[in-house]
Amino acid sequence: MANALQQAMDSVQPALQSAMNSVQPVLNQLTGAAQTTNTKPSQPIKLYSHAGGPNPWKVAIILNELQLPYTTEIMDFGDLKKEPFESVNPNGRVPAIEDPNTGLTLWESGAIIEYLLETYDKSGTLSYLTGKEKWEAKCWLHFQTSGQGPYYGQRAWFMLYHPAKIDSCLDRYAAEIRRVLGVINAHLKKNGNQQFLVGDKCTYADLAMVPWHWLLLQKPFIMGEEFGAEWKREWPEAWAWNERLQARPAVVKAREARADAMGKR
Ligand SMILES: N[C@@H](CCC(=O)N[C@@H](CS)C(=O)NCC(=O)O)C(=O)O
Repeated sequence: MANALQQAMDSVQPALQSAMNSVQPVLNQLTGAAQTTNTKPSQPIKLYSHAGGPNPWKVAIILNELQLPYTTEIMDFGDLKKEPFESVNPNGRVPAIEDPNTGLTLWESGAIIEYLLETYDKSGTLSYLTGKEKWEAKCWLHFQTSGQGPYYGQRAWFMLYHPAKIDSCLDRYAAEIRRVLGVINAHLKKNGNQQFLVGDKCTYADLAMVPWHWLLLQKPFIMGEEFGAEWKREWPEAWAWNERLQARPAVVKAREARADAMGKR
């Protein structure tokens, strides 16, 4: 009898949890209560990723940090700009996620990161819930998606894939990479050698920067094999900051998963 009851309880648990997840925010709004405890999704979130492309790994890092259940589908670039994937992301790029707990399908790494935090990090493990830091973190996330990723990405394109070596293009994007590292370095230094970009803790804004920096320090090197020495010498605060981030277990896990996906471990 007790066993049957337990089995019945176990079978309705996922549905109950899912219902609670959707009802709780509405209840909070009605009662004016701020929810400050994290809810775990009962069903795994599906992450559409790519072995080498850095952008999906930003999302993997956030999922790892929040210890959310997820599955990964490693896509080939050739399958992105056609159905069925275009129904997931009309822009035909990764990352994208499907969250069966809320029924949402989302794309663009910045939007996905904001969604994961607002939905599953109510206690602000990786973010600030109020105050100026909340908005400063958004500045850095937007800087990452519009000012870091695309410039590093263009350098990668002209360095690794473009059929002709065009020095003016290689130089322009190399200069941007150096400038971005300079911006980060100056910011950390100006704020009394602070450890992270915003406030006094690691946030999603720091973590979103991580995968593109892999491409500066690992094969395929987009700035050449020697660039690590230049980074360490010219932008030491940014170097130390990156080392702090790279040592986090969630980052190590994503880096190893990427190496596995690329067949390099
Ligand atoms: N702004 C997008 C960029 C996504 C992006 O460019 N993803 C690359 C992989 S890192 C991609 O899907 N490339 C395939 C293509 O361009 O066809 C984001 O941040 O999600």
